[in-house]
Amino acid sequence: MNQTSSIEPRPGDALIVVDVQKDFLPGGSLAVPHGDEVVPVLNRYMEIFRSRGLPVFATRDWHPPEHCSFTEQGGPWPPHCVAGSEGAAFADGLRLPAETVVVSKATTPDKDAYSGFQDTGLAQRLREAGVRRVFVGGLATDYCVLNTVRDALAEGFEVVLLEDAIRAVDVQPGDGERAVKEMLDAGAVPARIDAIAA
Ligand code: VGL
Ligand code: ZN
Repeated sequence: MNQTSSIEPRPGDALIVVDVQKDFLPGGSLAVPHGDEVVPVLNRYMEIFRSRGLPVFATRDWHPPEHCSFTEQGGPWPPHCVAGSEGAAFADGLRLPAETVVVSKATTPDKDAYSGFQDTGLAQRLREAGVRRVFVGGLATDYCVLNTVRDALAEGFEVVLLEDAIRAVDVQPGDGERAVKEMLDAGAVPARIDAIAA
């Protein structure tokens, strides 16, 4: 079996779209460079999963107004993704299927969470849906994608990393590349749209 057929989405697979929210796109309060470029690619992945009846999960950063990760509270980031705000909304143009399961994370003032698995029950929900392998894309490569992939692997899921549907913050140059290397070294399998939608 060649690699293409082995990564073809099939029953037992789910797509996880990580934090594709307005504040992480150009013009947003914590803009990820070229973050908007993941939107059309993720739309294609979502269409493939939807057309095959496979589940789509969408995580979102969903902070209270005085979240500990914000600079005013001594954290590392400008205020972003305040629950219910315009900036916390999913990106315009992101065509989430109607059945998308939305997973909110980092919702309490005193705790940050970069992983979609942290305090969300996501692993349980995936197992209940019969999922064994997750395809992961979104923002940002070096924070929420990295930590979501780490936890998915730790929870025993196989992971396909959607290399053409991720972008990095790159606080330090190379952070994104190092994150990709870590995810692949940890067992994630890379894929691009051409390999899946032949
Ligand atoms: C994220 C920084 C702060 C992310 C969330 O979604 O990658 N990055 N909060
Ligand atoms: Zn955040």
